[in-house]
Amino acid sequence: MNLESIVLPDGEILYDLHYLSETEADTYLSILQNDMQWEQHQLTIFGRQLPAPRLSAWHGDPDARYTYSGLALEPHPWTAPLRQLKNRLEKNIQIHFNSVLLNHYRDGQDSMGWHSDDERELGEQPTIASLSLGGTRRFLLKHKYRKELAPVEFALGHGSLLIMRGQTQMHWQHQIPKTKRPVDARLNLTFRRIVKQRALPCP
Ligand SMILES: O=C(O)CCC(=O)C(=O)O
Ligand SMILES: [Mn+2]
Repeated sequence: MNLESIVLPDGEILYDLHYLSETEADTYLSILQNDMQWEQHQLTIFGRQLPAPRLSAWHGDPDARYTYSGLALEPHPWTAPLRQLKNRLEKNIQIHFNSVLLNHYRDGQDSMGWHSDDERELGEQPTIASLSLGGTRRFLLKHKYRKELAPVEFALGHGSLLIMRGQTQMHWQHQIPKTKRPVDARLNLTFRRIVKQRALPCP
């Protein structure tokens, strides 16, 4: 592992372009693409219900419940390949994770809008480890209120690892924009630690 540290104003990123070898990344990509129960979540955005522009799957310890965009997610259990990746990451970066959100971007029209992973369940300064497989996509970060700061961009390729930590979620938003360029399908796994469980919202 060769983690490069990128210190942002009010945030910190660690990045390894080749965390997994090409062969390992190929294997995980085909296993995960086929084995997960991919769902298209319905998100509540500004009071409107909209299908997420991507497929997702949430896995983790049974008590790692997570709420985002009005959605209460009950985790599916760890599968062997997910647990393998989690154990390897925990050993490498000495952080404990109890859940992982998988996103499947089927083509360039699948995307994720500007957001911070700042839900209360993730605690004050969450460390989020993001592993990418498949087609390379642009990952952009912008500061929430220091408009003079230029956006920061990464090309997240097959087998790359990007870690956001410190105050990054408090002060920065990130996104995966749509692209008209032809791109291969991409999987992204964000390993997280849920520290606080909230009651499920009333219907
Ligand atoms: O697909 C990515 O690289 C980002 C995913 C993400 O930001 C999230 O799951 O919260
Ligand atoms: Mn995110």
